[in-house]
Amino acid sequence: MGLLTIIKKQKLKDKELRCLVLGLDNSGKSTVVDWALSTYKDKPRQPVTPTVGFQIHTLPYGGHNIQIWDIGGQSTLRPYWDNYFDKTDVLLWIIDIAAAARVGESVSELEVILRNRDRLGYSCRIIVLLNKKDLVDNPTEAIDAMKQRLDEILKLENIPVEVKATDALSGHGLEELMPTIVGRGKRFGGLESTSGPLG
Ligand SMILES: Nc1nc2c(ncn2[C@@H]2O[C@H](COP(=O)(O)OP(=O)(O)OP(=O)(O)O)[C@@H](O)[C@H]2O)c(=O)[nH]1
Ligand SMILES: [Mg+2]
Repeated sequence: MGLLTIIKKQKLKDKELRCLVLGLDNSGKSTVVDWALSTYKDKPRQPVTPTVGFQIHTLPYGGHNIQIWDIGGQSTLRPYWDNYFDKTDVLLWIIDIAAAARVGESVSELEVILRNRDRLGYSCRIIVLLNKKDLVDNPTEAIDAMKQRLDEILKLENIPVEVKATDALSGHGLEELMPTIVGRGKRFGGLESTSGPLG
C-alpha cells in the first residue's frame, strides 16, 4: 500500500465518530435516530418498533462520518451493552422523562456504566436527552429535578455531561444534537445550568 493511500485511509479514520445510543427500552432511542436520519439524510420518517439487538447507521455531518449504534434497551439485552462500548466517542443516553416510575431505573443503569468508565473510555463524551417532554405536564419542574439528580451522580464521577429536554417526534430540542455530537456549535446546557432556559 502506497504512503498516500495510507494517509488517505488514516484521514478518513480520523473523521469517524462512533456514537452509542443507549437507555431503557421505550425511551425513544430509535425515534431520535429516525429524526436524525430524516433531518440530515432525507430519509422519510418511519414508525419505530422495539429494537431487538442493534442497528448501525452512518450519517455524514460536519465533515465527520458519524456511526450511530442504536442498541435495544430491553432488560434481556442490557447484559450485552458493554460489547458495544469499545472506542465510543459519544454516549447518547436517552431517558423517558414522562415515565416517572422508570426514571430511577434509567439513572441506575447510567450510574453502573459510569462507575465502570474504563470500559467506555475516559475520553467518551456523554449527552443525556430527557425525552418525551411533550408528555410531561410540568416539564420545567420535572426536567430541573432530573438534572439535579444527574448532577448528584455525575459530580461524584467528575464527568462533564450535556443535558437537553427533547421531543423526538417533533424534533423539538434536537436541533443542536448533531453539532454537539461532533463537538461544535452552540452547546447543550451543562448540568451547572439547571435553572437556565430549557428547550
Ligand atoms: N410523545 C412522544 N413519544 C415518543 C417520543 N420519543 C419516542 N416516542 C414513542 O415512544 C415509543 C418508543 O420509542 P422507540 O424509539 O422505539 O424507543 P427505544 O428506546 O428505541 O426502545 P427499544 O428499542 O425497545 O430500546 C414509540 O411509540 C415512539 O413513537 C417523544 O419525544 N414523545
Ligand atoms: Mg429502539
